[in-house]
Amino acid sequence: MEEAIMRAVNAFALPEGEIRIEAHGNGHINRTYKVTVVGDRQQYILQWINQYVFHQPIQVQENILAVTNHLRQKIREEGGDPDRETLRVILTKDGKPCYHDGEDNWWRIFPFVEGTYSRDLPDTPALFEKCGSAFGRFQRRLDDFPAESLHETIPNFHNTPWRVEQLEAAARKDAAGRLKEVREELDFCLKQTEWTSRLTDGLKSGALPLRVTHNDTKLNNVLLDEKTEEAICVVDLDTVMPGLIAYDYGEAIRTGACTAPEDERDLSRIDFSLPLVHAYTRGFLRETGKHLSETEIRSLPWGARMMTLENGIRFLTDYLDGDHYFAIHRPKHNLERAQAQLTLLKKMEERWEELLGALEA
Ligand code: ADP
Ligand code: GN1
Ligand code: MG
Repeated sequence: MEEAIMRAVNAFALPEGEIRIEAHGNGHINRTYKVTVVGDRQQYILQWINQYVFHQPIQVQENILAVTNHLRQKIREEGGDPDRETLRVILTKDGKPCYHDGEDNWWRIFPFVEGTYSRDLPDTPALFEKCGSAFGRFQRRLDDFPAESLHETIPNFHNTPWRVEQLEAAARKDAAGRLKEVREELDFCLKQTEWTSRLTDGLKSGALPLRVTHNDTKLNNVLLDEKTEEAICVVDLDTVMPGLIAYDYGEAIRTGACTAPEDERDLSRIDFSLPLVHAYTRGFLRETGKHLSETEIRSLPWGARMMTLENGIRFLTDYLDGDHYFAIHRPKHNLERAQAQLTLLKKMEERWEELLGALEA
């Protein structure tokens, strides 16, 4: 792998010099490295694009280029610094947005946004509110971007009814012989069907408009200033696609407002924190509120429920399939993740009025 990494770095138009590479971040999909060129102050983020997940890496990069060009323009108009507030795609020596090596690996490079870091969980509502503002600004700046011009790089990404069908298919196939272990979780997921098409139905009827959405709005996809803790830049733009605003709000609540990690094994520790929900909602609506219809605003809490169920379904499907999609760190990791998500969903259902109330707070 070392050799492949060096070959990839050399394919890009970086300054000359001795290269140092270290692993960076902890996502489940791509592999991320921090690249230092000795003698150059600018550092870089090198990423191996997971082709099992992204079948068309060039389309992923085309989406990122289109969206970041639009963002750069908006940031400039607002008097901001485009090199700090959004990503910049570095081209290969032959002018391409990513590098395809002889072993069918795909690679890309961005400048490392200096003086920033990311966190997996918010320590305080104040930080989560900043995160809500950052994703809200991202939305606001892309409000006039033609969403339908983007490639759908992962078809049906947040199509929850389709995710249910995938789960049913995985259960029928039982490829890893694990069906007998997951009966309870499976039954629970399949009982939710009366509301799983709520957002996709809204899209079909025209009640909910298609927008450019980030689709993976975790706190660790926002870079924070090391000194001020201001939320500077939204990263991880792989899944930027046409989508619904409720997906972005919902995924942030699912991941950031939960009282325990996504794979918590002690289910009694799992709930959501209302102060964190309020804080994120405040930050997000401050930036997006004026651009959203009343129907869209009312759809947001449904996004939180939908993303929680959907991730539970996806983890369970991968467990039944034999763990091919999400990187796992222990044998039952995907089942434990699924159980944690379904527990969080139950809490959201029990405390549904409180989630709705966050829109008024
Ligand atoms: P993944 O899809 O695996 O989550 P990300 O694109 O989110 O990959 O990158 C992983 C981590 O690397 C992020 O959480 C962030 O901390 C850091 N990171 C990514 N891009 C940059 C960048 N351009 N500058 C600084 N840090 C970055
Ligand atoms: C993946 O790469 P990461 O960890 O940010 C996944 C998300 C899931 C998440 C669950 C492209 O995101 O959709 O919600 O894992 N990304 C993709 O932890 O499938
Ligand atoms: Mg990420």
